[in-house]
Amino acid sequence: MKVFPAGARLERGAGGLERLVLAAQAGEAHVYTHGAHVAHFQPVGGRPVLMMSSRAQLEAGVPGKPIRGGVPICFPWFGARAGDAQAPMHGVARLLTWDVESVTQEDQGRLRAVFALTSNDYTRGIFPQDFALRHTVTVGDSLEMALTARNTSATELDCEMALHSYFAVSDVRQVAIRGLERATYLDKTDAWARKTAGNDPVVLADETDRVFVGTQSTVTLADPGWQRRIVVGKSGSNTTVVWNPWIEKARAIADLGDDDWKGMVCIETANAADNALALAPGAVHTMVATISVGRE
Ligand code: TA6
Repeated sequence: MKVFPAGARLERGAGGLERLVLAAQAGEAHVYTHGAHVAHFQPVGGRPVLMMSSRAQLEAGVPGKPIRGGVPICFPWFGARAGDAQAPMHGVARLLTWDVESVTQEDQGRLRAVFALTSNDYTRGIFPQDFALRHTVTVGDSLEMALTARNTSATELDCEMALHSYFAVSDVRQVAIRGLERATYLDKTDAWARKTAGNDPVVLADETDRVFVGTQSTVTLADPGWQRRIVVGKSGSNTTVVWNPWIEKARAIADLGDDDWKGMVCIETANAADNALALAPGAVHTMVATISVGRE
């Protein structure tokens, strides 16, 4: 029986899934052990920062179902798997239950939880190489997520990774995304055409699915409707993905409410496409996303 610091507890959340609640001094986060899936982050005195689908499916298993919303972990590939139409979208990490390795109290009353997942018979049936993942979630007035991948196989591990964060917004048609000006992106709504962003912040007026490559920039999501900005800082990541399915696509996504698209935008911290990783045997890569909130 693990002993947790004050403010941390394991409980049965929606769908009966095991959920770790981290109620720190300055903010609260909830993480399902299924997928080590951060489902909630809320600074004290503020609004929830992450959006969860009104139709999210909460079903563990080997594999379970991906949870729509919050921060799905994509590994060892991003999106569809090249050459394997049967493979699950965004890899296997979000489909499996992770172990809670430790929960500790940190400085400034922050709480930190470490989740672990290693390759197994299920993953080897789809992806032959062995790996060990750790996901470290630290909550206070900001949310820090550090995803570490170790290649535990004897050959090079070619992989992609993403923290596919769904942010809650007042109205996606009113927000602006700063920090990606003049960056190169692959436009998935235009057959992956390679384009260059303009000098203005990204605004959304239709289905948007852009994989920005070669960028280490901090991104700011300005939401005037809620007088809030969400700042997405990162390290160990060269890709940022911006996604909103808009009206038609949202209707086609079974576990997304028809109107949920209005209240969400994904800004994903990743290493994908041009920035896929090649880990030598024994090599480790850590990617960190730090989410903080200010006034806009
Ligand atoms: O990150 C954008 C994206 O790759 C979109 O193309 C869309 O597929 C989205 O991820 C959601 O993927 P999911 O498998 O969670 O439905």
